[in-house]
Amino acid sequence: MPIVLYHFPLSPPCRTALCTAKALGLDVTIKIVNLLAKEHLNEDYVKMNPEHTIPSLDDNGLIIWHSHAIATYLVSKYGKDDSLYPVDPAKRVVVDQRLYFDATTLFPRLRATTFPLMFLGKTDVEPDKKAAIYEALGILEKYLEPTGWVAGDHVTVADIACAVTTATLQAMGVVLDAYPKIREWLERCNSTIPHFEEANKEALKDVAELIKSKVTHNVYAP
Ligand SMILES: N[C@@H](CCC(=O)N[C@@H](CS)C(=O)NCC(=O)O)C(=O)O
Repeated sequence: MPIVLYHFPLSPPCRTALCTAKALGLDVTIKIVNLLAKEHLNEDYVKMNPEHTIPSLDDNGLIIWHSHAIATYLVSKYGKDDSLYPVDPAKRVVVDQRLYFDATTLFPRLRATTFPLMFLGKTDVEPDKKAAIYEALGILEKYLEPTGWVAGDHVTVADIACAVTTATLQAMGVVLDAYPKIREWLERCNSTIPHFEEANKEALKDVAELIKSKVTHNVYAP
């Protein structure tokens, strides 16, 4: 049975799961859960994932949610080797730490600004929330300094997760001029992670259009 990904392209965590599957060359069946139509609150979806977040993954009855858990599961189960998620505890813990950075800092700071624009009728971003995004990018810039990758000396799932979120921030209007390492790294992710650019391209355009439709100027400019 094929692996099923419950997906909505606008959602960065969904694209982290999708990009990981694509980087591994996996064939996944996509089932769209339209967040804008609140399909994630449908009874069947909530029965499957009580947190009603997207993405969720169904691997022959094993249901997983939280994109970072999905990404590490896919590499552990289907990776030809462990390079995207190293087995060595000292290397793995750095990847885990940076995945938690995306899960608990970078993505939540993005979401704290998009949710009010998309669902609460807001037309601006509060200065402290915007500052929190730029602060997180400053931390990410530091993570990239030693090797140009987020965790260790080569690409891992931590790069996939952080790059999906960061590319989405850029599409929303966040300006990366002050972060040269981040700009170089995003290009490196696009050129070296299989299918990464293609898996994000349309969605990033849609994100940009959606945000523009809610605001009168670039509310993410520093
Ligand atoms: N930590 C989760 C976050 C997922 C998340 O917050 N997804 C959003 C869409 S981007 C969502 O499902 N929102 C609907 C809800 O929370 O009910 C992950 O990485 O999968």
